[in-house]
Amino acid sequence: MSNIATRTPTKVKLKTERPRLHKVILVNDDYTPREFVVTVLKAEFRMNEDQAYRVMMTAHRRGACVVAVYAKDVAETKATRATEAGRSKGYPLLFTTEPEE
Ligand code: TYC
Repeated sequence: MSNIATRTPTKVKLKTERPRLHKVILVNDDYTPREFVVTVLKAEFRMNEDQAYRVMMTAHRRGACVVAVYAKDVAETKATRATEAGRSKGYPLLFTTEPEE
């Protein structure tokens, strides 16, 4: 019998990698009122007025802004809830998620 075919693997992966965190990203649009964006950021992401205003203005000027990072399921739930808050008022406000590098 061939030595190669029967030998026991000598290296075993010992460590489990930590699950990647996911970014929640606020996307700019031309229709959602600034103050409403600030209200949603405060309600869903526990920001104060100043933090929420800065994030909103960064998305407004640059097109998008990272709001926060969470475990995948938390990021997706918060992005969905925040997007729904806009939709319930007829606004195209959008929050997306993507994994951190
Ligand atoms: N651009 C919007 C306005 O001028 C405000 C806004 C900012 C909307 C950030 C979405 O992610 C956003 N009314």
